[in-house]
Amino acid sequence: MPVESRRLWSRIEYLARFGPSSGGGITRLAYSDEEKGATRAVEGWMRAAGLQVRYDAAGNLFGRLKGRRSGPAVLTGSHLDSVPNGGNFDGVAGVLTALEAVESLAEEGRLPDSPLEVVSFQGEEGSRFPVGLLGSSFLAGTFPGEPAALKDRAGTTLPDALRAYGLTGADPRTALAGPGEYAYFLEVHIEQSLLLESRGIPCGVVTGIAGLVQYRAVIEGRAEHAGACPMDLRRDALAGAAEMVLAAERAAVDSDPATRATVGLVRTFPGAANVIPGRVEMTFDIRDLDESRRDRCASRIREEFRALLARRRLSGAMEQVNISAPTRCDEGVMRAIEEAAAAAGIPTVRLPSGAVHDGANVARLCPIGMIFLRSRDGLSHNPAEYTSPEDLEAGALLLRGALERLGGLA
Ligand code: HGY
Ligand code: MN
Ligand code: MN
Repeated sequence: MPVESRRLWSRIEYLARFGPSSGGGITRLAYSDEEKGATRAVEGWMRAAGLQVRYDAAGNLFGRLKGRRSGPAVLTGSHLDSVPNGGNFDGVAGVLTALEAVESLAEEGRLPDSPLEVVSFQGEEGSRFPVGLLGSSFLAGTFPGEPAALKDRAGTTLPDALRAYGLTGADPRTALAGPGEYAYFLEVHIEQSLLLESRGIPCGVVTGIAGLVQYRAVIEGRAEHAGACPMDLRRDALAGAAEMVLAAERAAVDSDPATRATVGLVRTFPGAANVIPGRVEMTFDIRDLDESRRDRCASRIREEFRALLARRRLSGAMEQVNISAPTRCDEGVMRAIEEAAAAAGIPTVRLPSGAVHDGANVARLCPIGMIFLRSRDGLSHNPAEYTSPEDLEAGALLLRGALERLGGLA
């Protein structure tokens, strides 16, 4: 077979040992020891495959198969970091199918015209630092603000995390790709939703990636005695936050099926059963494939937040911490994937991505494309996340076929 399905699956299983968490899932945060273990394993497989291996100043790992010509490379890959107690396929499927597709070409001694480069991006999930798509933002030059201003919950700055990871401490913005360094970027990723499974189709050709805007909000009330304080005198920050969770949900439901709004994190202070919460920290994540619809939903939520504070005699603020524009995939790349699918006899369907991906950044450098793999029960960011060995093999085959077409091998 043109790709080694057993090798691919054994590597998926091997990487699961890095970051097993108590909830039965995977916790492999950006620049953590768990993520480093997985990245070092992939580095070893890249070296064994004869690829030229390097890390950039942001900790992104690259493995390059030289082409007959130098010049713009075709980049393919994804990420190895996870959300807390996440699954074992989000990101991992993309890194390992990319390695499998390139390694199988190298084993056949077939040199493409253009170099093919496998990448594992750092910090795709904003689970440790408040900004996601970190590694690809440094490659594409889209990182907002100063790296030293970015801190995780323990107060570790991004530069300190880079040094602890074993990097030289060079400014991660020096990871910026040179002009014309890449011709295309392709990412294989699990669909993380139900469309492919509902159609009985193993692979999807992604048409575009939703844009997101994320806020961190603080609501200040007054901590008081849970028994002594009458209901009409309270300034309960958590009751206010609860109203905002439902207001965000309503704003998205009233907008469009493609509009999504989520409050993923709520922290209450002081967090004792007999104290009325005086302070709440919470996040808002608002997305849509259409930028103006996303922004209309976000402004309605900000409006409801202001009205809520006044209504409940609370104070507070909502700060934007992350934004990415909706991104189109390239028609030529989609066609290359579909030709590869037709040649391999693998059915595909075109579909959008509600999740964001590193391609939203890399699209600043070159045309992008994505291949989705079927997710069982549409689950992701959940320990039960699963994609079958057969679907992973199909994804690696499609990717290999698309790389052959785009890299001048077909
Ligand atoms: O948030 C996302 O869509 C991705 O999982 N980072
Ligand atoms: Mn994810
Ligand atoms: Mn992902």
